[in-house]
Amino acid sequence: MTSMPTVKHKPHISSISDRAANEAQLREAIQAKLHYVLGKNRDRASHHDWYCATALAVRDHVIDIWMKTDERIAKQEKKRVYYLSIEFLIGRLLFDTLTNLRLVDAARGALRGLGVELDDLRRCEPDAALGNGGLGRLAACFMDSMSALSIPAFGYGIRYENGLFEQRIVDGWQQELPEDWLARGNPWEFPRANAEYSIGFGGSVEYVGGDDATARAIWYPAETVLALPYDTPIAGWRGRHVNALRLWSARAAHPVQLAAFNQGDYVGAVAARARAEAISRVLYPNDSTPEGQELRLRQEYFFTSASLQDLTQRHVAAFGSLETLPDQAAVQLNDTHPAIAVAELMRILVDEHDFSWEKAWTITKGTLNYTNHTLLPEALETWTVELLGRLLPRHLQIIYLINWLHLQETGKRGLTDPTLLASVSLIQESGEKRVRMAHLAFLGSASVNGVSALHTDLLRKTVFHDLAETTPTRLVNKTNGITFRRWLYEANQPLTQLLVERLGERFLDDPRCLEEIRGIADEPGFVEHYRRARLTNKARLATVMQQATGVRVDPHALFDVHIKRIHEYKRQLLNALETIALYQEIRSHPDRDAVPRVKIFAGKAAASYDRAKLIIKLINDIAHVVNNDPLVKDRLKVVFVPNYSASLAEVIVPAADLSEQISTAGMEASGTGNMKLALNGAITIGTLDGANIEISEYVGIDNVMIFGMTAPEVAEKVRAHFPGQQAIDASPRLKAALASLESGMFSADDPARYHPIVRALEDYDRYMVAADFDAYWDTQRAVDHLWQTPADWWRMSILNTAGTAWFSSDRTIREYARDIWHVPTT
Ligand code: B1H
Repeated sequence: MTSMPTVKHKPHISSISDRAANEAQLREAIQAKLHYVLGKNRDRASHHDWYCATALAVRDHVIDIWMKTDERIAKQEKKRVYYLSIEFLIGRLLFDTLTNLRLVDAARGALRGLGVELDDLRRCEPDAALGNGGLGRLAACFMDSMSALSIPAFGYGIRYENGLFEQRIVDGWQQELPEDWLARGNPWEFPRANAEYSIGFGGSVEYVGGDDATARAIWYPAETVLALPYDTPIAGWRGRHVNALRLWSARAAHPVQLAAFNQGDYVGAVAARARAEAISRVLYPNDSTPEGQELRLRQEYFFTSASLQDLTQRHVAAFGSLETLPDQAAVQLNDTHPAIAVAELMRILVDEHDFSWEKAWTITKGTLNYTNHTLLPEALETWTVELLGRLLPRHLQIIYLINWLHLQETGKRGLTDPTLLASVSLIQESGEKRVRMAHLAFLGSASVNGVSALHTDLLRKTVFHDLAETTPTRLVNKTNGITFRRWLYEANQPLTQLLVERLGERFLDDPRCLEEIRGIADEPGFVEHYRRARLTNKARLATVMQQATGVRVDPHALFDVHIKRIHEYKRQLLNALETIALYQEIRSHPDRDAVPRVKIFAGKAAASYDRAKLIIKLINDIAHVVNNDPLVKDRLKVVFVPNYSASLAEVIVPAADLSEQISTAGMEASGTGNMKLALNGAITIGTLDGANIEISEYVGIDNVMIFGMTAPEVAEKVRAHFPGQQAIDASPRLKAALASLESGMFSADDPARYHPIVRALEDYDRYMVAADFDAYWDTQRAVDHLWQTPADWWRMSILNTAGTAWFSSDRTIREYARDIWHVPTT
């Protein structure tokens, strides 16, 4: 465990007069924006107009800081960090920016004077949902923390015109609708016409080096697409520093083929344009599973090439040559989606800047770093040699050469075992030949990291075992974190207010003082306030859920929350089966008291993931039966909240009593929802997986409810092809739950609907749902018991808030800065 470095700066507390001045100034600015920028009359302005005017007024403050930040960095020639990610799940920016600039109260007051409520405007902003789940949200938290710690950084990604699809639930089934966040404009972004780049695809390569395979080559792409940057300023805590998130938009080099147009072929005249612009049209809606489509590879190369061209050009402009790139730039590859960077940077150095291969390799390896986010074999990206060679012929050749030299090097060390060489090769030879992108990223990086202690340990033992032993790349751990600004201060104002009252404003600057509330976890006054803050949040969530689903719930019930992407390894099915068993228990003892529980689910399934979509339908079918059974009353309610998003999470997380983190051990790389929920005081029911392990260490093993098999136990059972039937036979309760599914009790209109789910569990239960069922059930009953002893429950809950300071993404980013990027932080 690493301790958190001390924060050096003094907290600054704005005086009352500052606030009044800010308020008056903001009011005037908002009115001016409404009038002169939006051209709207006050009396006719909609909430959305007011939102835009407010965003523009606040943005002016951000720009002032941005300009100063840029000047400072340029003058001091500071090393920059470049975070390349195909996803940035930013969510809304207005309230976030106001919080970081400490302008929330001033904005609220300014708007009130104009007869407008800030909270109404807050909800007008569409989420920038340019990500699927944890990986994209992590990138967004890192942007916040890099600004907070004054690290000169750029986020580089894709400006998808349509972000993650909107989920509707129709008759219990998920339906996907296109999302349209840019429809009404985006006040936060700045197009930068002066920094566009050409991105090539296909074509041919002229090798000019004769016999020297390492010599420079000339690539003649068959197609070029333009990358246009849009910058979104990300203001750091207390407005000390602003970094840009630079998102690339694809444009055709020629908007229309005039000759075709003039001959009346209107569709053909714009076909090339549509093909080019498709690159930044939509976010692929998969999570923890790669997409093997050609368009996806085009997206990956598109944003990676644009970003590398941009940063190398910036370096050359400032320092004359790329020779010193590693001293001035640290590039972080967020998973393998930008892994083609290894070949692209080599191409830029060798073909365009005339470096020798060896020198180029030293520069590349000194600049790039790679974060792995998954161990699931099916989730590791590979591209067929055929596709890669067709789309990026020069890159394939570079990859082959890297591999050849790498295998030679390995051989020179006396390692000649063919199985070993096959395992460390960049090319997977079994079946159709494929390029292993994780291997490529590993080889081309100075440092590779996993995202939790267990995950990194498993990386060392499995996927990267042989590579780690045979190459000089460092493999280190950097446990994920979350930004407390969004996930506590903004999302949970009642609790934040209580904490500021008790700990002072300093806690906002240094969450480590959260530890101090351990001492008052039993103090009745504090506990009562803490409990009331939760109840306020639960009442708000109850209203949201009723509006969305029509289901009424009692805020005094235990809110049991399972929110994340729907995936078999995350085991929403285990929770659903326990819900059925609980329902059966209530029905067989209708007069017995039970702890009133609301089972809350939310999450999206990849559009092509049929089993995950069937699980959503199952949850809704269970909800339908349970919520309409008069015998059950308030003892159990089941709610599937549609269209999970960052903004919806901001409402659910502070209202959770119980946090479901029940992935099959060894499969969840880290999880970050687990951190958000624990920070807000939800008690974790979870497996020893991902960061759950470190959460139990920091909050104390007595303050979490751990159950189920460990990762080695799962691995052992998987090796033995353990049949689910054996576990089912041993568990009468699970057997009964499955029998009800089999009988069509929850699907009277289609009794066979869930037979495939039952069959899968009986057969080869890869996710150990059956094998972990009894342990899960017993632990849920221990949760019931705990709830009935409020003093213990609330103490434990408070100790969760007290113990999670380490999971601040500021701590994570400090570690990246110190150990990987070698840049200072404040
Ligand atoms: C995570 C992904 C992911 N791991 C492929 N892998 C994707 C893989 O579109 N694709 O092709 C998209 C996403 N996402 C998540 O990363 C892990 O499952 C979480 O455990 C982890 O907390 C998160 C951030 O590290």
